[in-house]
Amino acid sequence: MLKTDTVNQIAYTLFQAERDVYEVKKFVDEYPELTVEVAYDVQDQLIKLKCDQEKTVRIGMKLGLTSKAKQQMMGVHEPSYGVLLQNMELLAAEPISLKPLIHPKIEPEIAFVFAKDLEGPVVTVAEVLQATDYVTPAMEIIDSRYLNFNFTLPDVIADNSSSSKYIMSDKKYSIRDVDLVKMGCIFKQNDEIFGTSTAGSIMGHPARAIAWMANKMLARGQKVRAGDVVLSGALTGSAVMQAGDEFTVSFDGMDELRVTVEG
Ligand code: 0L1
Ligand code: MG
Repeated sequence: MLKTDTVNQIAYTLFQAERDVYEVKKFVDEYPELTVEVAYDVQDQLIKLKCDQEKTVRIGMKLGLTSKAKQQMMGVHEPSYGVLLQNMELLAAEPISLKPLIHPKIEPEIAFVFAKDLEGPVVTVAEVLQATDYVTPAMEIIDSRYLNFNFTLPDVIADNSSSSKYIMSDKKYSIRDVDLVKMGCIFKQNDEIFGTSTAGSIMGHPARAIAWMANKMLARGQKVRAGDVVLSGALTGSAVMQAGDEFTVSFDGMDELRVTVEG
């Protein structure tokens, strides 16, 4: 079991790496006791530090590594989750600056916004859907603090699942008006298709990914709350971002979301 001091020290190292924009080596080689459970303790500590130092607040959650393809690519066997903070949100109308980021990538997501808490004791897909206020297109900018995005599952969990920034459409779609399994997604970089997918690529149904996360959170005494934004996981691979790039995501039945990167 890792000592509390070590948990705090790993969290502080990750906090500094993000704040001062540099990469660090993954931790599991030095600390084999960094299990998935302990990694979520590090994440909790990192979020406390960020809220305190950056004067921000929790606004929701994000899932990562939800597709089999991404799990295989990263050599992990289950998804991960992380916390979204208010200062991570960007506006689609404003160009994204790469300055405060280490090696950012961008990916298309479906954002869920909740009208009710997900209480459990066991959260089901039906409960997730029943508690959903609306869904909307989103893009997530991920930015691992690890050298070359090289990490194990506990490392990435400790690093708040590579969270960095996110952008949501201001349109609201009822889950009754979209097919959250068959809905197609086209992700473009500079008007060329980067990847295509369907909503069901997220664990068969994005609500299943959220139910998985809600149950993991309940086991830790935490929950998805009314008002939370939840990014349900990437639908395609993530694209490396360069100055001057433009990215768009289009879902069947939803208006396109477009962002530009500052040149
Ligand atoms: O949101 C994501 O899918 C990212 C989770 C962490 C994995 C990565 O950094 O690619
Ligand atoms: Mg993501």
